[in-house]
Amino acid sequence: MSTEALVYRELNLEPYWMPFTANRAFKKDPRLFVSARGMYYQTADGRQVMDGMSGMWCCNAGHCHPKLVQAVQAQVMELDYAPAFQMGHPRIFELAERLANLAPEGLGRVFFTNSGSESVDTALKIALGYHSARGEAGRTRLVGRARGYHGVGFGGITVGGIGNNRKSFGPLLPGALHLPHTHDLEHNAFSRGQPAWGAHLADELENLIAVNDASTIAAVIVEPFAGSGGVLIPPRGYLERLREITSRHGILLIFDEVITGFGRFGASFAAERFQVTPDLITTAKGLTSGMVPMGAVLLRDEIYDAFMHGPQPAIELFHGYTYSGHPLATAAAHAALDVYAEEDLFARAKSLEVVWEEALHSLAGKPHVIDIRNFGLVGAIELEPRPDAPTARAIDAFEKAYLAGVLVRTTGDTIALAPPLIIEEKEIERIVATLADVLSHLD
Ligand code: PXG
Repeated sequence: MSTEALVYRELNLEPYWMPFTANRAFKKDPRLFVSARGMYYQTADGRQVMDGMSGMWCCNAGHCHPKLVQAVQAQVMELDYAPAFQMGHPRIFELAERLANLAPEGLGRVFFTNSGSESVDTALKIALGYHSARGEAGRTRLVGRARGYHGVGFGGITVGGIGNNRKSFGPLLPGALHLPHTHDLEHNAFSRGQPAWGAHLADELENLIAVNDASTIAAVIVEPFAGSGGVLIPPRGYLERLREITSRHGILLIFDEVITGFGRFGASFAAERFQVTPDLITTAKGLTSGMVPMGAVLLRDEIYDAFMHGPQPAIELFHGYTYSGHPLATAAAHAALDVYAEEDLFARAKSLEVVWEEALHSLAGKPHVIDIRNFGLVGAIELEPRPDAPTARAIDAFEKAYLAGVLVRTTGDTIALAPPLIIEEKEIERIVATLADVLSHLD
């Protein structure tokens, strides 16, 4: 039993069914955080762990930033909750305007949710409703991608492409199609930034259209880079080609920017970094720097306009959440956007990118390493799986890194990294030195 398990031996771990967790293994040897500041978590047994993952890809401004803390504290004393339907509060309108100003040109409307999963299901419903409102109700198919992750709602797992997330949950939404993923170690291993090979994989969309006809397809949704599916960076020209094909066929293009929004790629959105403008963008996570749950869908004005018909007293979109635009989340989001601007964190992420890339690629040649990938402040180290025990080696690396004081994540046999954008160069060195040591001691 670890010290942490001993410290918390009085804690009843059983009633809580933990999400996406090996519950039985965890409860035998728990890992518990009790506080956090800046780049560091404090564990239940008093150790410091450097956050190499921005929590779970969300705490872009670091932890417990005083400006965010104060903003939420002030808000909770002022207005705790305002009904979201047929009512509003001023700060949420201001937030929508700020997001529209950050978004690529033309995406001037914002729908609020509470998570990435809700943002995805909202975007898919808006896409279907848009075509229906324009008299193209036959456009019902949704196109995702193998290894894609779009949260856990039924819409999200339908377009998602990770087998384990789908296989036990029935037939899902009808008619969905999937593009191939872009991961190919034969061509792309140890690419720095965007791989040179693979743009042609977007052409598979033409094949799906040829077989199913564009008049049946509502939208294509992709993450600018596949996060949970293995940290797969888009090949050069790939997103551009998806944009060109979808535009030509009247199909909406949705970028799921739940991870890539708010500085992760050194810009407000990956759309800006790649200079490819989708029709809708889904966000969450970094929107509030992870402090209060909030998500949002940004969309083209024409999509909103297509719904604004019929008698004025009629509701135009039969969709929304009790907590859409919650005042505490709104306050956290305003404060996060202030901090991102005041500390110039998106530009900071961009300027650290080359240091980050160099540091990560110095791990090439370490035992078991079969690929290293990076873009923005995202990194991945793919390990050769143990024979007959896929994922075990990466999980072992995760546990060893945690004990050595660095928090990473794993997906399959890939170690994922996405530190807060406030990270210092010496902290990058420490992450890499820790991983070098962990890899050298891995079976
Ligand atoms: N879309 C994308 C692209 C995501 O990455 C979601 C939707 C769902 O967001 P919510 O807020 O409903 O969880 C996500 C979430 C990981 C990891 O380490 C990734 C996510 C969440 C937790 C862990 O791979 N992505």
